[in-house]
Amino acid sequence: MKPFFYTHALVCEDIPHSLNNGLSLDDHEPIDLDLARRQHQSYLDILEKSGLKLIKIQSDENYSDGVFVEDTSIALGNKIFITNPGAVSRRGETEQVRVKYSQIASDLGLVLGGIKDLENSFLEGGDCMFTGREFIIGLTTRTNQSGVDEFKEFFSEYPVITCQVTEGLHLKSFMSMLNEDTILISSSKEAQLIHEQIVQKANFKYNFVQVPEDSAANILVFNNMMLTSEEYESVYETMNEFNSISRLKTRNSEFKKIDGCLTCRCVFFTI
Ligand code: CIR
Repeated sequence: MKPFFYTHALVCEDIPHSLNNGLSLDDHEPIDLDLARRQHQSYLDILEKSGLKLIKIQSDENYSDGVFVEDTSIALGNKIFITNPGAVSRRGETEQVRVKYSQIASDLGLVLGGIKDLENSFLEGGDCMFTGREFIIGLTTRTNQSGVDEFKEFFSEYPVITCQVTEGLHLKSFMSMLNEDTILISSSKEAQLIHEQIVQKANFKYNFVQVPEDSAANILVFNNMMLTSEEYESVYETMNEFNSISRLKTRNSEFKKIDGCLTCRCVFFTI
């Protein structure tokens, strides 16, 4: 399996009107819903134009954060793991996602699994980063050790390491994979604490490329493309040296208001 190459992406078709009620770490400016809708459509267009087949779930007014599908399932190849969000208001989101994957599982040959102990095991996809050779999972307010243990059983073919993340939302609020050998990471204090843990615990050696802002370090790499947030011009420039793949920019301002990074609105898988 070639890392970072995919055939399909699970996405939410639209954003709910209730997006403004989404969880957020801090008080935020009101989200401009029209702008958010345009930003999301442009994101979907970029994925689709790259050749990915989009599998779409509907938005649901009861789940203001439902567009952040990354948190409710984790995929690798054709294996899909349905999570159990640590955020109480988000737990019900998994049902629609489970139904959608179940509908297409036999046609596409998907292998489905998920958290079984819904009372005690919590995991959100924003805390889970696949490097191409192992998983790095952040232990946060949304993800606990018991969630990680259930995940490990399902993806037993790869090593899993964990890092404590004591600030911010998710592990990937501070970093993302640039390629199999390279982690793009923020230079903030919290990010550097996580960086040290990765160096100590990882089963493989990685290069680290630093950018100044936490959100700038979350980019989407897929199918020979790299998608960065238009809000962070410096990252786009930094990426200039990784010229073997195409660079694209998209605006993420409205989702960032409620802590949504670039990776969080899709789940890639490969059949
Ligand atoms: C939340 O707090 O759950 C949402 N407002 C944002 C989730 C962002 N998820 C992600 O980046 N994986």
